[in-house]
Parts: sequence; structure tokens; C-alpha cells
Amino acid sequence: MTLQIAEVSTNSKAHEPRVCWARQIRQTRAVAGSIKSASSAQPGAGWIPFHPNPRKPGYRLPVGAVDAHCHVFGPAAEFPFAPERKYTPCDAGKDKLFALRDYLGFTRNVIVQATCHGKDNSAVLDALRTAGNRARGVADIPANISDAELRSMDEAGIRGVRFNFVRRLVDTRPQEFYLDIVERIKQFGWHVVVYFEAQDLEGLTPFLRSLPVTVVVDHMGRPDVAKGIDHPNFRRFLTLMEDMPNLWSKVTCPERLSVTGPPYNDVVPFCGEVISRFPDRVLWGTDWPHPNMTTHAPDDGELVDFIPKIAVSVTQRRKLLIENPMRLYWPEEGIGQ
Ligand code: 0GY
Repeated sequence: MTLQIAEVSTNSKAHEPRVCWARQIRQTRAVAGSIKSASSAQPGAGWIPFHPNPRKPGYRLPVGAVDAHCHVFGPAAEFPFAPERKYTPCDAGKDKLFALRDYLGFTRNVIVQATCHGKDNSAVLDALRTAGNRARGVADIPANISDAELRSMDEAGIRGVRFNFVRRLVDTRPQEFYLDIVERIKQFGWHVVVYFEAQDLEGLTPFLRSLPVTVVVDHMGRPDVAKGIDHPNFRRFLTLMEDMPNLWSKVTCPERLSVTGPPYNDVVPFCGEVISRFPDRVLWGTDWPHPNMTTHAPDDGELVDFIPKIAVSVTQRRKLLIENPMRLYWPEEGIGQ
């Protein structure tokens, strides 16, 4: 396969090294080839790898923009996938993530533990330690984790835990399991990220209302876009946002929610509604490397170009991309307070 080589520089920090996204991918592929025998993990059948050559976005991200939802997968030879995982992805390590960050023009990342790594957060912690102040993380932890381990995670940059209720991804647990974890993380001021599908919100609502910390919902609770923004499931989500001042939403994953496909215009009204009503409680992220896509590998440059369609004013975009993620993940910097 021929990859286009484009010498690009980050548009967020002119003094940082120039990064060639495509070249990094080629180099990583060569390395991956040489260590193939050491890695037992082959992507699952039909696995769609991330886009090898995303376009340069037309929308220029503001300096300080945060990609607040992305993952790292492996590399499996170094960070093996969990035995209990429901899917086996391709390798997508920290070097590629940081190259993409610079190529698209983001300043920072929030790296979310993916279910394929189970409760072993080593790959995320390693990425956080490499990125220093340019990344924060969200972990998946058991309730019996030691205080020392929690403290070490906090020092590395973990600021939240993720509760995943999507049945194709995890075996869910009784509510006490999650409440015990919340008891453990409260002392660190961490928040909870929840991932569920629209039809499960009604059942989860009492649990969500009981949480005494900030709660961030992945991908707007995965509305069924074909049903339109007036469907009771999406209205239920908006009502809960209205009722719970501690509830935030990621306005992410048009590529997952869209029925019509790129450029994902059918998802615009959903994100637009959430942003216009709750501008101080929304986050945006690429979701790179896009686990479990069934139709196509989204072009991350095209995803960035989606942002001005959903956050239509400079003020909305500043809150979405800088002030909100900074308040949640880097409160010590005082931005957006
Ligand atoms: C996402 C979505 C998915 C997977 C995971 O942790 C994960 O495995 O988050 C999905 O398959 O919908 O947010 O990245």
C-alpha cells in the first residue's frame, strides 16, 4: 500500500517538533512486523483498523484544544490484551496517538481505558507518563484496589473511572460493585465516565442520580439517530442533563451513531442540541483508534471538521474544546473556572 507522505507541523504549538503522521505509521508497521512472533494477538476477524492517512482538517483547532476521548491498544507484545476481552483490536499505541494529536492540532489528550485491556491500566499509565502534563486518563479499576495503587494512578494523571454498561463489551455487575468503587475514588476528586446505550438509560437513571461525583456520559448515551431528536429516549437523556447539574456529556462518535455515514450530518442535530443547552458540560474527542467500527474507518481529519457544525460559535467551541476539559482534567491550571 502506498502511503502519502506529508510533512506537517502542529498548528497548536509552533515550537514543537514537526511530525509526519504517515511516516510514523510506516515505521510502526515495520517494527510491528519485526516483533510479530512476540505478539500472540491478531485483530479479530473483520477488524477495521484506524484510518492510515487522515486528511488535514480544514477547521483549525484553537491552541489548547483537548481530544477528551481516545484510547491506546497495546502494543500487545508490550501490553497484552485482557483474557476476558470481547474483541481483539489491532495495535494502536501511544506513539501513534501522540503523532495524531500533533497532526490534527490538539494540545492534549484524555486517554480512556478500553475494555480490551480489562482492569490492567498499564498501557494508559505508560502513555500518561510519556505525555506528562499533556495527557490525563480514565481507568477501569476493581473495588479492592489498594490506596497506594490509587495514589500512584492519581500521580500518573488518572482523573476518573469508567463504568461500561454496553453488554457486547463487558459482563455488567451489580450496582454495589460500582458504588464501592465510587467510595474509593471520592477522596481523589475523580469523576465517573459511563457508557451505555439509549434503551438502558431508564433502568440506569436511579443509579446515575445516586452518584455523588461528576458523571460524564459517553457519546450522548448513544441515541438511535434514525428516530430523531424528539424520540423519548433522547428526550429522557436531555431531561436528566437538565435535572442533574453534575451530569456531563461527550458529544462524540458521529461515525458510530450515523445512519447516513460521512460527513455524519444526521448526527449534527443531536450534538447541536446538547451543546446549545449545556455548553458548560460538554466534551469532544476523536475516539481514535475507533474500536469495533463495522462500516468504515473514520477519517480523523473529517471528524475534526465536524466540530464547527455542532459548536457553531467561537464561545461554544472554546468551552467544548478547552475550558470544559481543562476544568475537569487540569483544574489546577485555572482555565474555564
Ligand atoms: C468507544 C466505544 C467502544 C468501545 C470501547 O472500551 C471499549 O472497548 O469504548 C465501542 O465498541 O462502542 O467509546 O470507544
